[in-house]
Amino acid sequence: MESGSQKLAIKEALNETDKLKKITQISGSTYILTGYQESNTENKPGRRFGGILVFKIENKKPVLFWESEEYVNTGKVAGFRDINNDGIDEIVWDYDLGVTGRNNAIYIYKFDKDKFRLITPIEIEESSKFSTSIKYGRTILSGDNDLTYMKDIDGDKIQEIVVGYREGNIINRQTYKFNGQEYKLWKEEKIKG
Ligand SMILES: [Ca+2]
Ligand SMILES: [Ca+2]
Repeated sequence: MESGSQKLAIKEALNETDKLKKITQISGSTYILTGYQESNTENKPGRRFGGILVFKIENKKPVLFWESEEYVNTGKVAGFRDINNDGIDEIVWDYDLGVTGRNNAIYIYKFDKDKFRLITPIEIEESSKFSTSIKYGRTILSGDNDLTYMKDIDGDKIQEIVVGYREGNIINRQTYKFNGQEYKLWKEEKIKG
């Protein structure tokens, strides 16, 4: 990544030009969220790898604090949001996979002492289309755009995650609930659509 574009991303985050929240305070420290993407057109046309970067302000300067490891791109940009109403923001990454048709996917990361920790379930995928095989984590919280979202369903001020996709005239719907540590499957339904 170019340092120039990184500087620009930090400047944008500080100015809050985006409607997503890009800056937060945790235990008196300031954290700034940005992202990047890398095109890998040589190996796989159109597929992009990217990630989330969090900088911490130390002595008035941004210092790289944490970087995501999962397979994410920048179809949509991550933002800070307090998903469990405890006053500490989580990172919510809600993006558009595009190519698969099941095209909304969600990752959530929770602040954990010296890093952000993934609290939504992933599966490990291996890509053999590269000359050296690459393993990466991909969220299983992926479904049709209009059926996949975050919502507080039971009114306890903690966001549930709904993942839905159509199969013929049936809607498969899974609801995930935060158990204090991570999101786990709570309800699984088949609905005539
Ligand atoms: Ca929180
Ligand atoms: Ca809830």
